[in-house]
Amino acid sequence: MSTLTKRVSLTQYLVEQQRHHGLIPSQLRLLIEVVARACKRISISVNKGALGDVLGSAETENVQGEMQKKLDVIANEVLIEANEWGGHLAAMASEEMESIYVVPNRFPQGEYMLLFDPLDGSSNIDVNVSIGTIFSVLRKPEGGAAVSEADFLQPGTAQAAAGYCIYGPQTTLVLTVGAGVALFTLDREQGSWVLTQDKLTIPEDTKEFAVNMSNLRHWAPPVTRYIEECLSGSTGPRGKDFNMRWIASMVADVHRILTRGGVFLYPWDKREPEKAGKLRLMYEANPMGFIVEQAGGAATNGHTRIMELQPTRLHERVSVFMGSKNEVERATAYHQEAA
Ligand code: P6P
Repeated sequence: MSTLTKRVSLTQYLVEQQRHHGLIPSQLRLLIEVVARACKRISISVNKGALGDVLGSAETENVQGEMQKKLDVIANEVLIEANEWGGHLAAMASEEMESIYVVPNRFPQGEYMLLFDPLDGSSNIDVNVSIGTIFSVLRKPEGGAAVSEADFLQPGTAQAAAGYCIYGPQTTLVLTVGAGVALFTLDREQGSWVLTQDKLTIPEDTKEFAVNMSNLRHWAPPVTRYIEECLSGSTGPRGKDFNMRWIASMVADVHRILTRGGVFLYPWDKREPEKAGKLRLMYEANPMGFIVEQAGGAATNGHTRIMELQPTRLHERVSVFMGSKNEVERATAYHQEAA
């Protein structure tokens, strides 16, 4: 993990990445800068708290059947309005919208498709705990046909970029375009994103796991085995003590793991056995999996690499194990032994 002294802006970083790696064509650079600007706008609403009309329920339900918070709706609208006119996108998909949003004919269509969870961790909004925006970028398939939901059903390995913005004590933007992971901190005095860490790496080993322990009795045996071994600590088969953290905001838990290592689990459980897991593949697990892998970590569904899963539905869910490579591999091996 390198920290930087010379202040490099997001724009300069993107231009240099394009110059050295050729990974950021102009439409993708515009897309990333527009999303970063939208996240700045969302952070202003988030930071208002009780001083603005942004807390509490929007009294509406989203496609997941979850009650929407006002900030869920605000963040979704900000991302749609910021991105639809730029000519870099063909369509967008959001956790908060049942079907895709095709860029209106009055605007030029671009070659990318943007997916996002506009405000992840909404249950934490009213209690002032870190929340975030997660986004994933796919390329529109070749061919002049009108963009459709089927075009979005690409595996995570097809992502052109992925990132998240965490609205916490600092407002930070974490980004990968496939050449490592960079972290930008929002300089509120100048209103600009400043590169504060580059080439983030996740330690392959860790003593910290993140899971909602209240679900223990609902887990499949391999998960129970993995967690109980961690809890046995130095007296058990792992021979070392573990610490536990659970913020119930994926962005915040993954950000901690990206910063100091750890393993994040949201596994399948028998409360709703027909669902593969709680988290969504397309705009939570895939973008976070891309970032974690680019930082030297691993991300599986207990059986296979998350980024290689072939999506069948836009809002499909997935079981998630991600973070320090050796821990993810151990938890995955326990599933394979049990299979
Ligand atoms: P639980 C937030 O609602 C979220 O989708 C993730 O950000 C988070 O990791 C998880 O759900 C928390 O779930 O069941 O612990 O409230």
